Amino acid sequence: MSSALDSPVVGIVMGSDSDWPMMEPAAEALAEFDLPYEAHVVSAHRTPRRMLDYAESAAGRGLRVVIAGAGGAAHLPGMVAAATPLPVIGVPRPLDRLDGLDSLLSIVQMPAGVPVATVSIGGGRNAGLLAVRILAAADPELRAAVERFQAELADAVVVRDAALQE
Ligand code: RP5
Repeated sequence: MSSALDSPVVGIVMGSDSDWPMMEPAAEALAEFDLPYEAHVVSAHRTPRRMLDYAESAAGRGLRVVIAGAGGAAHLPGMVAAATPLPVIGVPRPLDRLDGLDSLLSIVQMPAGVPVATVSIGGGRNAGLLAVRILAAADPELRAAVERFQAELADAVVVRDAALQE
């Protein structure tokens, strides 16, 4: 689970490999903007030392944003945020029970001082796109690519509206 490109700038982590179907759209969004990423299973509960090693080494390894997805008692995004200075985007996974509300609340209700930018339940694609925007803030070429993407979104709405009129 990693892009073919060298030197990842975005780290995608998830509590279980079962989270990958939710997280793969994040990877696809990054790939659309030619951003190299890595993807790993790093569980806050099953592999706490591995999680801390990952978070503490992330910035030093060249990562600039971390996307963390988990479900249920979804402590991974918050714990990663506690152990890295990088921006962390949390993705709540809907499990069989509670429809992801448990995951959402576990991720979004962070104490002051330890922010996690939480996207919608199951919002892997938006997590990837948010990482792109964070990186684009200091990269005019990438920002131009985001603006082209936004224009394409708008064009698609106009095309669909035109089709409704036929
Ligand atoms: C969480 O428990 C994982 O992030 C996953 O969303 C959920 C279920 O994990 P598995 O039992 O499928 O490995 O920690």
